Amino acid sequence: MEQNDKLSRIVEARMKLKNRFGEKIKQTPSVADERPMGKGKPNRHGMPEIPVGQTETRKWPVLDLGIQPEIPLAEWQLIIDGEVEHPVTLNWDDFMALPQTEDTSDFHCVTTWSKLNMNWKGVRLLDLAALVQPKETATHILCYGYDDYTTNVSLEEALKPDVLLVHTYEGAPLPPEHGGPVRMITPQLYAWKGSKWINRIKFLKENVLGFWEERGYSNTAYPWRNDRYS
Ligand SMILES: Nc1nc2c(c(=O)[nH]1)N[C@H]1C(S)=C(S)[C@@H](COP(=O)(O)O)O[C@H]1N2
Ligand SMILES: [Mo]
Repeated sequence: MEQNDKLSRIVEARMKLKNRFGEKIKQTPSVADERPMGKGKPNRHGMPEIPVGQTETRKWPVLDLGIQPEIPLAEWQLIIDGEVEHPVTLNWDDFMALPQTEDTSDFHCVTTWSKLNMNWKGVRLLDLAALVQPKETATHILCYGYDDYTTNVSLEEALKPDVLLVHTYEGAPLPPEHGGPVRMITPQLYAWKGSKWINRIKFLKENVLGFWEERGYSNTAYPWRNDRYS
């Protein structure tokens, strides 16, 4: 396909998704809550900078399941399948040819640390969804890491503009211990919703719990409601 055709297909599909999920997104807590719990000046979403129960850290702790997979770029792939019209398997060049987004956002770990103003570059989940076109029946995604980690996210959260699959942090390749070559970030949800070493995004027609969600972590994981455990 010509680059221009590709782009117009993505734009058109994005508009469709916006129409379909716009109302639902407005009802999610990070948009709808009148009194989000936390302290500090408002962040760019109007939420207090530090969510309730969190403390700012300057360091960037590493959390994993005891495995840090090493994936050479030549072997890296991202499978996007499930309830979609056009399942794809992207290699590194395919991924880097998609529209790239740079953004600065905050990172809130359920273990109570928050790291602010992290600069990222990557591809919006929204743009990946536009590429594969979720079926009308799709409601959630389940993300898989190369370490066999899984985590589930509803589409009204996953399609928000600052949910990214990032390959660059502060202008340099994402370090492997933080999930490089590519991880997902979910600034409006606790950070466990963003899979490091991401390898597969499966669109689902019903919610399926991921690794931590099965072990009692919250399905919705909303920091400004102290929504840690279910
Ligand atoms: N694949 C994978 N992704 C993961 C995890 C993991 O163990 N494996 N841990 C999660 C948790 S609990 C958090 S807080 C963040 C930690 O990211 P960091 O190690 O870069 O700080 O990644 C999340 N994504
Ligand atoms: Mo975490």
